[in-house]
Amino acid sequence: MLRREFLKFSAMLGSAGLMPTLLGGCTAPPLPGTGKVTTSTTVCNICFWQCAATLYTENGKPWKITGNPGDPHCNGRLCTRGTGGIASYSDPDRLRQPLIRVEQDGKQFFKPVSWDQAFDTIATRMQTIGDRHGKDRIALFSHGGGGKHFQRLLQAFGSHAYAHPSFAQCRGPRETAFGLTYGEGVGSPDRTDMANSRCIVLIGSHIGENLHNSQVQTLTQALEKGATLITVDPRFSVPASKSKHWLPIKPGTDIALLLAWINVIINEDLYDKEYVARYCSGFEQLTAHVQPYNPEWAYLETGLETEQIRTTARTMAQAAPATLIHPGRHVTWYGDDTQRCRAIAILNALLGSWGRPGGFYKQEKVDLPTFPAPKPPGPGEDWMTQVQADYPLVSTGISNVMIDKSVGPDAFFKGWFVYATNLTTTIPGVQQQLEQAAQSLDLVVVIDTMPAEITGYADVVLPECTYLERYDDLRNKAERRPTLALRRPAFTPKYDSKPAWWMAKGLAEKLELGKYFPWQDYAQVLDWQLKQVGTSLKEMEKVGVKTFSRKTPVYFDAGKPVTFNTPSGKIELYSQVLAEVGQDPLPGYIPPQRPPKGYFHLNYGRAAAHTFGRTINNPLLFELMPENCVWVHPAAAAKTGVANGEYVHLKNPQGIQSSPVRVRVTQRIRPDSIFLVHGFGHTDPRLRLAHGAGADDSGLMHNVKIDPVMGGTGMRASFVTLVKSEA
Ligand code: MGD
Ligand code: SF4
Repeated sequence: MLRREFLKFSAMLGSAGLMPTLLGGCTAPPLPGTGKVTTSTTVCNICFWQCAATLYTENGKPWKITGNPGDPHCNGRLCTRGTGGIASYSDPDRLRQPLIRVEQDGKQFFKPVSWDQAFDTIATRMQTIGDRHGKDRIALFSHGGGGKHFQRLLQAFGSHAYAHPSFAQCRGPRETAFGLTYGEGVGSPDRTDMANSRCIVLIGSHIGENLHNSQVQTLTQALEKGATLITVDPRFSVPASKSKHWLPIKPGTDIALLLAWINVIINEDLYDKEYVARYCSGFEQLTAHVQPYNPEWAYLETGLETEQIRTTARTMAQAAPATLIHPGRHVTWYGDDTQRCRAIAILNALLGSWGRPGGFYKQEKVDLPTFPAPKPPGPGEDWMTQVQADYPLVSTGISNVMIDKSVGPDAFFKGWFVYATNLTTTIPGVQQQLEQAAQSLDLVVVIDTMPAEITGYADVVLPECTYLERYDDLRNKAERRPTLALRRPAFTPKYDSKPAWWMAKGLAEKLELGKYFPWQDYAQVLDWQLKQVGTSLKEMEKVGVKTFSRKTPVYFDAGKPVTFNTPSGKIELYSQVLAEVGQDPLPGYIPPQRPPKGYFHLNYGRAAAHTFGRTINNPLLFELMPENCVWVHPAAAAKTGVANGEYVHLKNPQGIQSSPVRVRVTQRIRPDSIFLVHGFGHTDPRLRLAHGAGADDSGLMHNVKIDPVMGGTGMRASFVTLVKSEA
C-alpha cells in the first residue's frame, strides 16, 4: 500500500452530496442591467498583472467586470481573461470544504471535515515534524499574494524555505542576469518604457498572445507612433505579424544572434560611446569576446540571413537610446538562459537604453508601512546553504531543487504547504520526484480554489474563496506611477471556502502563534495601512485606486552621475561575479541539440483566453477556447501524413504520449517545430470542463535543461513526434 495514494475523482467524492450540477451557477440573468445594479472595486487575479477593476452585480448576482478607469496601470481596460474572471466565482467545480485524507479498509479517500478538524490535523503533524526533524523542515510553494500569509505562519513556526515557480520556471534568469549587469532586476510589472520606444525587439516574447494588459497597450501605442518592431521567433506569432522584420530563428540559437548583433554594433561603431564610457565596465573584454561571432558565423547557427542580421542591428542603433531589446518574461528555455538574458542586458547597455526614455524606466512604489505586529524569528540556520548551495548567486527558493530535496527518508524537507500552484504541470520533469516525495513527506497541505491535480497528493486540502470574495493585500507594485489598489469582497464566500489570511491566522492560533497575527480581520490591517498614507479603507472602497506622486525621476537625470548596485558601481558588461563562481563572465554560445529523425522541437506559449492551466475550467474562458491544437508546418504534415483538423497524439522519445490534440496545418511555424498553447490536458475529472480537453506540453518535457547559474528549468529542449489518434 502506498503511503500517499494519488487521489482522483471517486476517492475525492467521499460524500455524494459534493457533486454539483454541471454549470449550475452560470445561468444568465434575463436582461443585463435592468435589475438592481451594485458595483464593487477589485483587482483582477486571473493573472498577476493585477489590473484594477469594477465588479457589477445585478440583483445580488455577478453580472460583469470592467477595468477601473482611474487605474494608470490598466487605463480602464481588462484583457479577455480579466473580463472572464467573474466565472471563477460561479464555477461549480470549485473546492467547497476542507478535506482530509483518511484510510478505511485499505482504501484512501478524502473526507469533508470542519475547519477546526483540518487545522487540528495540520497543527499536530507540524508539531511532530518539528519535534522529530526540526521546525525548519517545512517548505512553502506559492504562486499568488495569499501565499504571504502562509509564509508568515511558517516563519513564526520556524521554517523559512519558500519558492515561487515564477522564479525557477519563468523570469528568474532575467532577474539574475539584469541583477548581475545593472545591480537590479527588471521587476514586475516590467519596467519597459515601450510607449516611448522607437524600436522594439521581441525575442521569444509574444506580446499580443501573452496578454499582460499594459504591455499590449504600450506596444500598440508605440506602433501607432511609428516604432519599428523586430520579432525573433520560430513561429509567425501575433507580434511577428505586426513587425517590420520577422526573424524565424532556428530554435535555441538566440545567443548566436545576440552575439552577432553585439559584434555589428561594436565593429560598426554604432554603440552609445558616451553612455558606455560613463556607465559601463568591461567594454574591452566584450569587444575581444565577440570578434569571432560575425553575422556570417551566426547565419550557420541561426539560419538567419547575414543582411537581415546587419540591417536589424543598424535599425536598433538608429533609434537608440529609444530602443528596447525586450528582456522577455518566460525565459527558462535551454538552460543557458541567464547567459542569453545577460546578452540582452549587454545589448541594451551598448544602445544606452537603461534609464532612458523608450528603454527602461525607474520604478517607484508607495512607501506603505506594515501593520504593527511582532516580527517572526529569523532562521536559525540558513536553509539555502543546505538545500541549494550549488547556486550561490540565488537568494530565493528554487522550486525544482526544493522538490528534489523532499524525496526519500533522509530528505531535508518533511512537509509542504502548496498555495495556488499546480506543481504537477508547473514544474516540468518532476512527476517522478513528486510521486516519490509523496511517499516520504509527513505532511502535504494544498490551498486552492479548484481541485487542481496537485490536490491529489494532499493530506489536507483547504478551499480558498475566489478573489471576488475576499480582501487581499493592497496592490502596491513598483512602476511608473506609484499607486495603491484595493481588492475587497463583493460576495460572501461561497460554500465553506475562506480567505488565506483567515486560514493562516486560524492555524497560527492552533499552534499558539496567534501573536503574529494580531488583527481581527484583514479590513483592520488595510484600514490601518491606508490611514498611514493619508487615505482610508472607506475612501478606497469608493475609488478602488489611488495615485501618489513620485519622489525620484523616471529616467536618469541628464548629466548626473549614477551609481549602480554592482561591485564596480557600473553596468558590468563583463561580470567578475560570474567569473568568481566559475561561470562565463561573458555570454558564450553552445549549439542546442537538434531533434532526432522524425521528431520536432516542442514549442509552446500562451493564448489570449487563458492563464496557464488555471483558467481552462473557467466556464466563460473555456467557451472562448475549449481546447488547444498543435501547429504543424505543411511540409511536416505531409511527411508525417497528418491532415488539418485530424486528432493526433504527441509522443516524446521516452514513449510518453499526450492526450489527443487537433492538428492545425499552418505556414506560421518552422518545419522543424510544432507549437502548442500551454495549460491544457488536465487529468483530474473533477475539473469537468478542462478534463481531457487538449494536450499538456509539460508532461512531454523529457529533456529539461538546468541553468547552471540560477538552477531554473529550461523547458524548450524536448522533442515530440506525431502519432495518429484512433479516437
Ligand atoms: P511564452 O508564452 O512562453 O512567453 O509570455 P512570454 O514571455 O511571451 O511564449 C513564447 C514565445 O517564444 C512563443 O511565441 C514561441 O514561439 C517563442 N519561442 C519558442 N522557442 C523559441 C526560441 O528558441 N527562440 C525564440 N526567439 N523564440 C522562441 C509568458 C508571460 O505571459 C508570462 S511569464 C506570464 S506569467 C503571463 N501568462 C499569460 C497567460 O497565461 N496567458 C496570457 N494570455 N497571457 C499571459 N501573459 C504572461
Ligand atoms: Fe487580469 Fe488580464 Fe490584467 Fe492579468 S492582464 S490582471 S488577466 S486583466
